[in-house]
Amino acid sequence: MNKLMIIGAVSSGKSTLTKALLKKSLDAVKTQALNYEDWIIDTPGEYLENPLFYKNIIATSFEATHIIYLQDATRTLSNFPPFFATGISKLPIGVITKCDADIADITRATTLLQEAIGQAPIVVTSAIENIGVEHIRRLVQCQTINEMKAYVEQAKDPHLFF
Ligand SMILES: Nc1nc2c(ncn2[C@@H]2O[C@H](COP(=O)(O)OP(=O)(O)O)[C@@H](O)[C@H]2O)c(=O)[nH]1
Ligand SMILES: [Mg+2]
Repeated sequence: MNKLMIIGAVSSGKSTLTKALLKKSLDAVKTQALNYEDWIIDTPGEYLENPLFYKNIIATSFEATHIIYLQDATRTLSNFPPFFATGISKLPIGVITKCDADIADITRATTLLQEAIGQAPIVVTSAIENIGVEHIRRLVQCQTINEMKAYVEQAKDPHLFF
């Protein structure tokens, strides 16, 4: 079974997305440690805030087939160093969260994500309005970057691009 690891800043929506993907209604508790839920590994946002923790991200990534790099659409800054994903040899998926929010800026979030992950599928999501969540489930079933690209192209959805 493919496994998905989710990384992103504190409060960017990792745990909420995890619940939406699993169709669960767990309480939104702050993730203090790695949280293994079925086929998903939810990580603490602190992993991204201090470069000393990057080795934890790399070590945990060996357990995953896919990595979500999450960007909060309401945030003006990226928490990823440039080209972060190129150091991790797992299938990348860029995810923009909170597209439903009044102050969401999808264009800005897309630029920030592309600087971090390069060529990869990007899904625009709202866990609250259930936008984009099914695309993530489908992308995690793909085994190669080309398979993900083919899925994106056939979906013809403005919330999903490459
Ligand atoms: N408007 C909106 N808020 C969201 C969405 N996803 C998460 N949030 C809110 O963002 C905050 C942080 O979410 P959480 O999942 O705990 O973030 P985490 O720290 O990355 O795990 C919470 O108040 C959520 O209700 C979304 O899709 N839309
Ligand atoms: Mg969390």
